Amino acid sequence: LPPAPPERFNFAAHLLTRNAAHPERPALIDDVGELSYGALHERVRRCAQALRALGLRREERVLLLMHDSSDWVVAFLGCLYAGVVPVAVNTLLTADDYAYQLRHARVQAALVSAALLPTLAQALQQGGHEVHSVVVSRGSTDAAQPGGVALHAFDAWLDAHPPANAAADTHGDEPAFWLYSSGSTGRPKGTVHTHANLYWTAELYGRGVLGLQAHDLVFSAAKLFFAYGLGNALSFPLSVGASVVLMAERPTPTAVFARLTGNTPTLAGRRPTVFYGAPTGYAGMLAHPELPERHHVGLRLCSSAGEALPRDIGERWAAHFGVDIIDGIGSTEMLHIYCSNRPGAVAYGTSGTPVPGYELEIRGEDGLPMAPNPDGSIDVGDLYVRGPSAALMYWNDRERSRQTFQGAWTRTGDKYTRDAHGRYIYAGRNDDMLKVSGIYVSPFEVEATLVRHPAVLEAAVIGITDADGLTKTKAYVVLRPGASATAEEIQAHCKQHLAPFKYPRAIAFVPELPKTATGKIQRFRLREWEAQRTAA
Ligand code: 3UK
Repeated sequence: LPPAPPERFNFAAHLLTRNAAHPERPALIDDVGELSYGALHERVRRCAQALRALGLRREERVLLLMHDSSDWVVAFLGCLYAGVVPVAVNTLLTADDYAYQLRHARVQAALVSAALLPTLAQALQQGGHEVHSVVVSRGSTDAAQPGGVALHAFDAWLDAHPPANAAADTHGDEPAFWLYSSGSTGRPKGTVHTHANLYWTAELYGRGVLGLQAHDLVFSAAKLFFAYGLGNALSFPLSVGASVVLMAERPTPTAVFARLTGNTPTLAGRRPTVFYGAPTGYAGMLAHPELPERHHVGLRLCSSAGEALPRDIGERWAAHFGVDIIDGIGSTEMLHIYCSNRPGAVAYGTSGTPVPGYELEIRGEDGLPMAPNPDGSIDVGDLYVRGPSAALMYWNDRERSRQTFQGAWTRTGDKYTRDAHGRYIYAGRNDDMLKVSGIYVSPFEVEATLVRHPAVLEAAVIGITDADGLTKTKAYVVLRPGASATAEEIQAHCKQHLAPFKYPRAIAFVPELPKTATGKIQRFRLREWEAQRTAA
């Protein structure tokens, strides 16, 4: 195993030191240009100084709401370097979601993409927050004028400050950044991670399992605000001196193909060697008419996470490109992947074996580890993980923190079996959460939005399995007597009032929902209907 980081440890300073010997090498290639390791070093330290000049102090929090670009990386590492805590959030949420996060995290400033400024301005208008400054990346600051805050343009703001000459002397276990994780009920949970957690995931998984090296050019369809993307495209590659492709737009097949083939102005023929995505993305690419030929890409390795990778997708991808997809399970709480397949030894349809440095237990209903069967396999139970990258807590939520972070062990919320070869096989979640395109969706949140439509009397949402073996949401809707609405209208309503990725992919109108004598919706009956429908 790699050595433990020193007690005083600043992950941003650690990355800058590690890469100090090759300032000319490209670190980040985004949609508009390229940033060398030397330029990254300077911009991160300017950003730290500029944050201090805004009055930000150690441990204070800053909202990081940006599309993927080199500015995202500079902002994140600049915060860490200054000991300021970035709260990196999903760019696809609503103004209401951001208004909650601003208050819950008590952020003092926000770093935002110009394109997202109007949404942030709406959130700021709701009040109750402590934001005094907003720094705008890539575009005009006059798109919207949030009242009562000082506005700065990112580039000019950096240029106006000299590089900080020393990093904050942080402890390795000190809060470094937050990510939000959704639960089936209640508000999203502010998951607090440390400087050392970034080090451990990069060493144990990025280097240990993926074997990333300085000559790699990596590209992640999963964005930086996801824990998966943050490791994929920031902490892992920068830990080994590799180069990263960053893309602001949505990872459509066409946009991903352009990067994989090096066919963009800033890539100019350079092709990624490592690609990371979620299973739904791989399925979408395989089904796309413009899927590039094997000799048009330069891949040596692909990674998948977010939801279980169906065997067929892995096999079809490997047959087409001659490159395996390494499926592994990770979580926001553990920061990255703790159980994974290995390059050269992939068993499709499984999550592989524990990543060295992590320990797994499958526990029974009595809470104890289940005894293996004579052949070494373990029947289905609750998966627990122990390892050095677990979050400290959910902010201001003792109850849910206690349920999840149980001493050295973290409760994953997943059901798993283990086969006779010691490989772990996903068997569903033990809460109601669904993973759609690798992203959490709460069926209850979708239902609450459906019943706000004037024509909807009641609604129930379940996960259904599509032809690729992937989970999609389906809503069973009962309309009010005399009311009418089309499926498209109801989906549009959801996209308008919810983060758009949460909209139900299918709608079925039914005269009533199956209920218990006490009026509780019987979701298992809906799943039975669905099974019968697919069989027929
Ligand atoms: C599910 C998987 C089967 C599982 C994540 C890699 O997905 C990530 O984090 P989230 O907090 O969700 C965690 C939950 O998603 N899941 C993820 N990967 C797999 N199920 N096979 C998989 N390969 O329910 C897990 O508990 O959004 C993934 C790295 C960092 C991450 N945060």
